[in-house]
Amino acid sequence: MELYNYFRSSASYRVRVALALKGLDYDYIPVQLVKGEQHAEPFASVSSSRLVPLLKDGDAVVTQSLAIIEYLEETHPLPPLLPADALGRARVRALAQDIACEIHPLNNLRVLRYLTRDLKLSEDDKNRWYRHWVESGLEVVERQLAAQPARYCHGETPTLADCTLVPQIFNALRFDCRTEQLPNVMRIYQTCMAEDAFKLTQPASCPDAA
Ligand SMILES: N[C@@H](CCC(=O)N[C@@H](CS)C(=O)NCC(=O)O)C(=O)O
Repeated sequence: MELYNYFRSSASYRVRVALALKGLDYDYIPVQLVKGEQHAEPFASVSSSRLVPLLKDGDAVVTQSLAIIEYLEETHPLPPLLPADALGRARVRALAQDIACEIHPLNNLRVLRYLTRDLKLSEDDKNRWYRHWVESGLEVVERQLAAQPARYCHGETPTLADCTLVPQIFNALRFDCRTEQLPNVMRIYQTCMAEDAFKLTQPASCPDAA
């Protein structure tokens, strides 16, 4: 398998963690987003969205980080990243989507660039935008984790929800977001970061890290 990704991309980091948790080997293909490589060849002809991550498995192309992780889950079921029960699976997917669908799209590189380049917002205003959506979005996650506390987001082993949470915290810390109102989120983040699957795939450990 080949993973087209970028060290600082949190959506890419989700997939790197899932691959590591499942012990799967892959070729790391860097796509330098800040240099615009997502819009150039060879990536442009593989990717219709021009977004990373993108997984190639043989001739097949899989996009969207959560769909990639679900694909890995179905093709390599062990260790499972989704609970055995339907309600548990729904909760884990909802937690992942609270981050991947409600927070991340508002703070993507192209959105932040549109704010500053097209709408002429200042760096300060852009950062306020960023922090607002991350902090309020993570408070939603915190309330859910507080309602059903466990070692990880759901239960005693990492799931799709942890694969999604940890990269978002990396971004939150990078942009100086407030985290003191997130005790369960930060406890789970620390628990995950003590594990190789999260630690060895973090942005600073990637081959393309600046
Ligand atoms: N929903 C997509 C999001 C993908 C995405 O937004 N990727 C970002 C990096 S985290 C990207 O490639 N940005 C390139 C750009 O904004 O030009 C997923 O989960 O895979």
